Amino acid sequence: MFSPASTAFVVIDMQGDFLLPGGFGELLGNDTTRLHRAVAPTQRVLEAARQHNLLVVHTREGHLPDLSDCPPSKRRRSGPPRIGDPGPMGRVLVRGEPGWEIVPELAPGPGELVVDKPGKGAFWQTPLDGLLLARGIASLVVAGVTTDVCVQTTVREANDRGYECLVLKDCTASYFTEFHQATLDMIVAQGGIVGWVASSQDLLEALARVRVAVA
Ligand code: C5J
Repeated sequence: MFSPASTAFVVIDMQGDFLLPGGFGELLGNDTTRLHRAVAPTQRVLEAARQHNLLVVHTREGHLPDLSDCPPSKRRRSGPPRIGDPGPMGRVLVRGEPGWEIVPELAPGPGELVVDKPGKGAFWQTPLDGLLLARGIASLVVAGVTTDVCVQTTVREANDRGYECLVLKDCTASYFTEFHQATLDMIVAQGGIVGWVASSQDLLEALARVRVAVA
């Protein structure tokens, strides 16, 4: 049971480096249009979350300019180009660079939390768990990219910490269509071993019913 007062909308890594031409994802040979299709539905949910006063959390994957928070193994297996190398959108996955910014359509609003993370999971080496607990959050509605990497890692981390997680299938996306579906299937397998999956439309309708019930 998801109650708006104890639910956060978590938007994972909607950054130029993953979504835009010239970003890290495209430089690695990926088709970024596969990710960009998640932007419009996420925008609609973001608007609804704001209207219903849900806590909104945005995450950004990125590293300090000196790369001291980037394990050598991660950098070694990150390219070419590698994390920290120069690219058309600045240094790849480095905090403060143009490619690291969240895309303008999904820019964080006033009062929304922005969590910077050096890993794939949003709980690793971040204050996220404490921020959620302090606000009485028990459930997460999750959007973002990529489904099979940072979304999946974050949802597994959240599940192990006791959060109920609902992943929005059209607000998440992968460079690999089959990985997107496989990840969603893994999440709901065995009665929801990691969490739940729904469409953004399902969520928007559920939020509209809450408003009717409250009015
Ligand atoms: C990746 C992410 N794919 N945000 N990061 O390296 O999924």
